[in-house]
Amino acid sequence: MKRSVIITLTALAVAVLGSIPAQGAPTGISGLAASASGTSVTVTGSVAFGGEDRVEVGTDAVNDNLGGAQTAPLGLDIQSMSISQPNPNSPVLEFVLDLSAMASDGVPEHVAYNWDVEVDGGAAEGGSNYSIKSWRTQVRSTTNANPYAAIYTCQPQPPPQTGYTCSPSSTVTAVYDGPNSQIRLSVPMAGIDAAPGSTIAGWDRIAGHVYVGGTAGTQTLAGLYDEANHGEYTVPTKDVKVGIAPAGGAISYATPATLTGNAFSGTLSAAGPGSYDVGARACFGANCATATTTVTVG
Ligand SMILES: [Ca+2]
Ligand SMILES: [Ca+2]
Repeated sequence: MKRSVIITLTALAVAVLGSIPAQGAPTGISGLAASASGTSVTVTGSVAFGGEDRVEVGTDAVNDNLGGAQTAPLGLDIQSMSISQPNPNSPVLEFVLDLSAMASDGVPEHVAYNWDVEVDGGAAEGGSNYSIKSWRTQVRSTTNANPYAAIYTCQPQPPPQTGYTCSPSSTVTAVYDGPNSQIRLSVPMAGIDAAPGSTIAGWDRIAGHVYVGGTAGTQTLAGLYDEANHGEYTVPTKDVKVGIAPAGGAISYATPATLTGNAFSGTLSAAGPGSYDVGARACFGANCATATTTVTVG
């Protein structure tokens, strides 16, 4: 492949990566109110949580796949991985694999994408291990449409054996997006035993945490084309904290508020009579909003 073509492909991939919009609306706080009773200050309001943007958990070298730049357009070259919960009211995580290119929406049948994760520390720490796999096509599947994607639950083998046995436990929705060089997997949190606050880390099982290989629709790895490792992701929680400061001072949002549906309520303590700034900070992952008001004590 000519160098100019490689440069063009790389530039295209970077341009597409840079154009992916943020997911979901920003978090917002409305109706913030504060009232004092003695030096006790009650803060109330309503919050609309926005979705979590993609959290990049790892990157990988460009053209380090088998065949380098010549085979990368087939979708064999991993660039980065991200995980997020796009909808705060839907317990579904989006696993995104960014490839340097994926002409024609990927290679059918032969090429498998494997994403091995350990949730809440994996079996060694009382958590769980999963392998999330997808193929652009899998003709032997009768359980969902192409592309085919499934969660495999992996259990430690009984002693004296070592290793894990993985078996398919549920199917997931996959999108093979050639124009954006992306594979997106919509993984129900229940399918990997994850909950708000759970940690999801890459798991060393066969190769890198994420690997592209040839499998012809089976679990047997017949060729390793690219692999990559990634760091830990924490499933977001809906969190509201409140704080108080003398008028004009900096508010520290350290006191947890009680959240009931979209309504929150928190109790603060003022140092004594006077004018105070009072605020609330609401976050879903890194999607945060703050609002402030004033209250007179005494
Ligand atoms: Ca790569
Ligand atoms: Ca690699």
